Amino acid sequence: MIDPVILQQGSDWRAQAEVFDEIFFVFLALGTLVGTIVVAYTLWNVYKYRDDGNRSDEEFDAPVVGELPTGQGGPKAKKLFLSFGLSAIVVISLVVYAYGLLLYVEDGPDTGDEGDIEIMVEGYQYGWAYEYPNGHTERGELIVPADQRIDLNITSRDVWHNFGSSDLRIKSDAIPGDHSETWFAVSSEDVEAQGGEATYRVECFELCGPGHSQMKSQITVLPQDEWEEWYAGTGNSSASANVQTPGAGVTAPSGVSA
Ligand SMILES: [Cu+2]
Repeated sequence: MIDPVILQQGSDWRAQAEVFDEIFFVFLALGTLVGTIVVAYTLWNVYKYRDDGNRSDEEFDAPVVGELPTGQGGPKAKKLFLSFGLSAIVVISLVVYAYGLLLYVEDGPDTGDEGDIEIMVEGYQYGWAYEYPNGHTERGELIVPADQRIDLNITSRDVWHNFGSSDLRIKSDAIPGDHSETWFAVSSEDVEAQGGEATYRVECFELCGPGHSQMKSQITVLPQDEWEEWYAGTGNSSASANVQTPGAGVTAPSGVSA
């Protein structure tokens, strides 16, 4: 099939948001183009074959219901196969193209595992807890470095939740006893554009109880060096790791001590 690597030219990888925006644009542009051609051609034929009273009934070669136009290679058959062929080319190209991008969105860029960070995400009524590879846990705010692939391993402590961030175009089930995976990456350009610290809203996308609408969280992306400094300071101090308090929807993000 299509090697996702070809999608990673230029910068090392593409954010999911970029991929989805591109798919949206391609389908919108193509849909507009095809729609314009079809409607224009239809209107042209309505005009061309209008009843102007000059054509006798015998001349008119009306289509017969239930019969394909024969034509024996004549104009009708040609038009039929031309339109069928063009449609097939467009549809098959779109399927191959979209499927290649889908594979990329699901698997993510191949970064050779170096520097990938896997974070355990646990949903609970009503909030999100994050556990880093060094055991540090954070609640309410996920702090990650820019230019790095972040793998999320998502589960739930109690009922069904759904972890998602619209801005990052990620969304994944959080189901007790099960683990689902997704990834994201934010470029340092995006972090720079947001003033040195990029933030993205996280919400629960599965109705999970009366506190569902309060089940918000935040992803904060820091420049790599700042993040490393912060991460080194986390050690095994899990001061904010007390995730037992039920009903505490939004927790104040523990400040980034850089
Ligand atoms: Cu929820």
